[in-house]
Amino acid sequence: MFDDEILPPGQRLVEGWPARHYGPVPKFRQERWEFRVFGATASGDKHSWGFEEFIELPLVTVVADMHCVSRKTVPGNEWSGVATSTILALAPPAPDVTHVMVWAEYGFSANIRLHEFASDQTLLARFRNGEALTPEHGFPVRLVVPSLYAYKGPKWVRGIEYMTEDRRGFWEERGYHNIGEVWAEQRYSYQEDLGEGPSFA
Ligand SMILES: Nc1nc2c(c(=O)[nH]1)N[C@H]1C(S)=C(S)[C@@H](COP(=O)(O)O)O[C@H]1N2
Ligand SMILES: [Mo]
Repeated sequence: MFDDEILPPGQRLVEGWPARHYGPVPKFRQERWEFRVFGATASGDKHSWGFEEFIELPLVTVVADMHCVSRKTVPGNEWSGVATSTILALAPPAPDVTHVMVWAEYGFSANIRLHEFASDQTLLARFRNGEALTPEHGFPVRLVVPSLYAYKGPKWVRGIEYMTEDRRGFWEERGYHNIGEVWAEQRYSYQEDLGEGPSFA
């Protein structure tokens, strides 16, 4: 069905939907779960949504391929979830925010430029192809940024930190490209040009 699809450079199609992540699958505990927005918010206040509140937020749908930096592509995913523009409207960033850190369970993180986070293709996905995410695929919510390699899309997201300067996330500290654009094939940090990432601490 997707055989005639043009894939980004260096990618190949994978069948099915293998799970891929570092560490164990976190246990979901509804009463302890909250989605937080913190860091440089416009008001200076933190925002948080409990699970019941979060699932009341309106849904959007985006169809996108998912590209793992290890070259496997899962094509044609229909993601539904909360538009990041909804979060940005309800919990606006301060004017000098340039990047966000997306935080997940167990301290996993990914840094993303604000304009990519704010894209109308970016969402906090709760469903794939009409079904709720399974635990190993990120239940209850994962970030999807179609233009970036999937390490920029944390599963089990718990919060967004607004940042006024760039900082590397989990995989970005471990040799993966700070920006990670799929069509530019920005896989590894050694490919970074000056200005594409903060220096390593
Ligand atoms: N929390 C967390 N999210 C993560 C990862 C991870 O290690 N931890 N790995 C990323 C990578 S590298 C990929 S390719 C995708 C895989 O998503 P999947 O398991 O649903 O196929 O999850 C991304 N999100
Ligand atoms: Mo990946």
